[in-house]
Amino acid sequence: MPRILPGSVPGADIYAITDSRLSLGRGVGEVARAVMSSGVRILQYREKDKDKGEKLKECLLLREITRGAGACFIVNDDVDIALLCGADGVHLGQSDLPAAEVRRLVGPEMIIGVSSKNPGQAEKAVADGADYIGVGPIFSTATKPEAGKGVTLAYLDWVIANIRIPYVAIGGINRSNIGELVRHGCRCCAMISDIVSAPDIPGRIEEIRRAMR
Ligand code: TZP
Ligand code: MG
Repeated sequence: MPRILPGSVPGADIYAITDSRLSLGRGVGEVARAVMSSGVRILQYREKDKDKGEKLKECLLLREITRGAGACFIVNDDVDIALLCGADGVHLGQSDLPAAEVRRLVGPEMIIGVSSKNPGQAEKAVADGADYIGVGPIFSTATKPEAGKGVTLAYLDWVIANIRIPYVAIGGINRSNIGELVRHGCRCCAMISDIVSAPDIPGRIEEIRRAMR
């Protein structure tokens, strides 16, 4: 599998994330196939209410689907599940295991992403050997209310100007506001609700892409 990082190739401009609570009753496999059919090349598995056994089963399925599509597959939070399913990467929040320690577990090849909401966190992620950073929440979002108020586009501007590893903007991004991020120079945007809550996911991704042009 080629190593696909946010913004690195066509199709890595959108970083899709699962959330079966918001997926209109569809399973993660159905959602993942729809996302892949639209040419999106990064998919993250993020399921907050499931036990580890179910998460592993679903990740094995998504690994198969993303491999078939030549897409990068990232697991949120769970390093053990990422390793067991053969994911390309793992995404860590500020209260997950530290990236520097996770690197010792997963080796040099696995992609490590780290969430950041300020310059200090971004610089630490780089020093710890992260391959990319998450930037956000740009806007506050009902999908993750505990993330609090948005960091605004000012922090995204700072990342674009100062951070030399790939980044992905996240939080409250949708087809109505994504054009603004692109105008700020943003090369990759992550979305949960605007993608997985769409009745017609390929149609929605087409709308998002139109808004990015
Ligand atoms: N981290 C910061 S905001 C967020 C995460 C996981 C949720 C983003 O969801 P949505 O629906 O795209 O706003
Ligand atoms: Mg986490």
